[in-house]
Amino acid sequence: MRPVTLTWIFPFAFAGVLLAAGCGEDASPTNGGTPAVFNGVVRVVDNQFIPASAAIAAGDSVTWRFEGSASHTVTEGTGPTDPGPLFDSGLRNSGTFGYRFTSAGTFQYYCNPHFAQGMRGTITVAGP
Ligand SMILES: [Cu+2]
Repeated sequence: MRPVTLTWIFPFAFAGVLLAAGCGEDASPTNGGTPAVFNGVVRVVDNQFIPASAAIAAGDSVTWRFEGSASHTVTEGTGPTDPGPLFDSGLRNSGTFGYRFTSAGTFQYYCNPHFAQGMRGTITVAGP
């Protein structure tokens, strides 16, 4: 009886280890081929973007989650004198803002009120 019991227990114990290992990170494989474990969400805190640079694939979306107590923007471009045409969240201090990147390239963005404090980010989009 004992060997039978052990062969039943082992597969379940092994599955438990796999499940525990999978719970540790919430990285999703939606950014295939890129080096980081970026999960598609950039945290907007006082006064920085985390991560400040991230890599995705064309067709992927990025969600910015506003977690700071101050209001911030997610504005495409290199700075307030050179805003881009693609996206601008407007001032927010809660909720999320999303944008889907359809073409390859390096896209810089910044926070309008905190650009001078270095609140800037970059999304690098790999082509198909
Ligand atoms: Cu800001």
